[in-house]
Amino acid sequence: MSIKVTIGNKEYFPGINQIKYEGLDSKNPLAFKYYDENKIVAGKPMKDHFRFAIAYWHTFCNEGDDPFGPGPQNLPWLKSSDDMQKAKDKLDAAFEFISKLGAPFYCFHDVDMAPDGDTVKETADNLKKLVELAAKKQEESGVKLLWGTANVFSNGRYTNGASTNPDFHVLTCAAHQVKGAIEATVALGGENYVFWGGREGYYTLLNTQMKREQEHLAMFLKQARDYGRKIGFKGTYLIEPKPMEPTKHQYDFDSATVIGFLNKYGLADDFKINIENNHATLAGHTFAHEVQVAADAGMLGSLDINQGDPYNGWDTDEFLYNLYDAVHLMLVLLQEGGLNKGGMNFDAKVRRSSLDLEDIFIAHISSMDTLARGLIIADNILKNSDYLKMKKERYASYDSGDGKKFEEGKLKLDELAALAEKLGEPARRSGKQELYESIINQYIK
Ligand code: XLS
Ligand code: NI
Ligand code: NI
Repeated sequence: MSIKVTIGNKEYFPGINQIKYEGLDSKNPLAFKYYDENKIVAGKPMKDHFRFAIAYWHTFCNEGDDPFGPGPQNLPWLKSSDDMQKAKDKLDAAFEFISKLGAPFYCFHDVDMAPDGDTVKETADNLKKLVELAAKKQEESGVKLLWGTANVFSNGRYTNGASTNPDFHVLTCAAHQVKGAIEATVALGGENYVFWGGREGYYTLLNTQMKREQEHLAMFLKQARDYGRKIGFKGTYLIEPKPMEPTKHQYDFDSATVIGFLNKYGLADDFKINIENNHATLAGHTFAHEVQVAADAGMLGSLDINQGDPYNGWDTDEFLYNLYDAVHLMLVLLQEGGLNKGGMNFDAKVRRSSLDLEDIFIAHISSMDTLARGLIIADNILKNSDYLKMKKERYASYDSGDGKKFEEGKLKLDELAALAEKLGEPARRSGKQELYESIINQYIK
């Protein structure tokens, strides 16, 4: 393991040591059955396909609260009545968990790591203190920062948006937070910086100048980009699309919408997309679709790994255990050359009734195994089945002759029309969807 177990003043997960790969015959819930980090699959170690990251907010800040009551999970690192001490205990617990799991990365919002002060300045100073401590933890454990971000959606001041707020004063507060979070990301060597437009959208057009709000969003992103570059941030900026939650009309609806926005406002060189499975399904898309759209635009940045509940319409952020989703995702990733500097961040929470501390380990292990299994299956499909050949042959009429000329722009519309007369009625060709589906199932074993 390249990650070293790091325990703070108190051990929060006693009895759990570093999680090991034990293979398929193991019945140990605290062991990997498929994720064997150094095993070479499709030309590189498994861990490099995934670059797994732990989400600070769900795993260390959230005790399972829902609209009907406070969280019952009783996390032992959230006990201190002193906010700064609580943040330090949380940091200890976070690095103990991440290093015992052997995950190479983590992700955080400013407010996950440090408590609010009485003023924006005090809040920023709190974050600076915690970032110094986090830097030491990173060094001790070898765990790195996949991305940092600012939470400019929870505080009540952002009710009508952050950078799209109709009140300029609110926008300046968002700027203060984003500046601090970019500085923190740079100080911690973060490889990416994320913008999820939590409340960037609107509820009713009756009170909204939509064009103006979107121009403000673009201008804000430009200023954030330039500030980051000025202070030495060399990584990728990521926009995370999500439709219809929390606002009725979210501006960053899905990958295609974000790509259009980035191109329109000249941000395409610095920004890519962070795609989350549950956000894709809320937008009426599959995860694989969203990833393919981003990859086709050269804007595949990173992934938030989770899954939704197929029977309701909000963001349940469950741990991904759906093997189909994993296989379909890995098929796209393998064909598109992988995630590069992105990774797979577990933006997921255990269910409210999962009350044992070991459940957090089990949840992550289960998802890591699901994805590892998806990788092995997808690699097998691509190497050994007729899948790729079938897909290629479907488009073979464009590989040579007039089809190729068309692709090269060498046939005008009237020339194409003349060909129709010459060639006559085309033969009907089956899309073979059921055959494709049965091949995928045949290899899921
Ligand atoms: C919420 C988002 C959020 C982002 C980071 O739905 O997924 O957690 O990933 O702000
Ligand atoms: Ni997310
Ligand atoms: Ni989500």
